[in-house]
Amino acid sequence: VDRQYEDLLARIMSEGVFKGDRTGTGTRSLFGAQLRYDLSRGFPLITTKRVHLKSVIGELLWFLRGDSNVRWLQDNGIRIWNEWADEDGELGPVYGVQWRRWPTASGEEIDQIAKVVETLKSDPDSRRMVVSAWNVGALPDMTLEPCHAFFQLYVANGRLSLQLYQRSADMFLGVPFNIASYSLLTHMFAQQAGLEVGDFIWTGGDCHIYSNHVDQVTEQLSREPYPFPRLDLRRAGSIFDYGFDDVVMDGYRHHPTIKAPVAV
Ligand code: THF
Repeated sequence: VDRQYEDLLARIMSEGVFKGDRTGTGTRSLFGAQLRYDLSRGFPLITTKRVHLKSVIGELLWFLRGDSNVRWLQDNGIRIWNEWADEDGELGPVYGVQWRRWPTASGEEIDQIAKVVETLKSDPDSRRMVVSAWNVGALPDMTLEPCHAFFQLYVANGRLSLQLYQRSADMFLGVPFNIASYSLLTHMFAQQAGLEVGDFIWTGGDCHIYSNHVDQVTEQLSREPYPFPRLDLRRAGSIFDYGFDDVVMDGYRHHPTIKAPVAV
């Protein structure tokens, strides 16, 4: 049974320094941490509380659409981005826009995701398989700057690994989503490129527990993790053609939901 996530929560509770933040909530914070999940051994969907998988899948499909308006999420019953949208539902040029249509100085657009799929097939040893949402010039136009900012893919022995750099990590609410989302994305890339899955490596910058999540984390840490479920990902024609029904999670045994307010 894997308890890396829970161990990191416990470490932040005991070693974290008290730190103010943009939202005015207050946090316990630790700088620099890493989690590594061998995806061939199970899918890292946190079990010490219920993680709402439908929201995770929908958010990822929404990123892959290149979408930046919460309308599509809302149409699918997903509310997790509502707090940051403007009156028109817009978030500005956030993740999906940078992934699929990074604007160049000469007025062209780069599809970083399509490029990575091509490189995985043509030059899997490449050390340049990077996707960045951190477009410095576009940051002022985003309603929220990217938290999971940059990821890199790596192939060895026919296995695809992916490492994410997350500059700011809401350990209780966001990180279980982020781990599941990028693990699912790793499976999609691997399937499209005809590779096996390797490791998903999560690297966190400011790893924090909000002061109004402390009781929830204490409750969560009193629980024993279950073995991870397994993902059965149905094949899609391209990385942009996956749908909700293609993601089948087998054996997700989990403890009950724990509610917490999100810091905006
Ligand atoms: N802002 C903050 N403060 N924390 C974050 O995790 C976060 N994100 C995204 C953008 N800004 C953030 C939004 N992602 C939930 C989950 C992910 C979010 C925002 C909110 C949330 O409330 N989850 C609940 C309910 C889930 C549901 O009903 O679908 C949960 O219990 O998990 C990190 O990328």
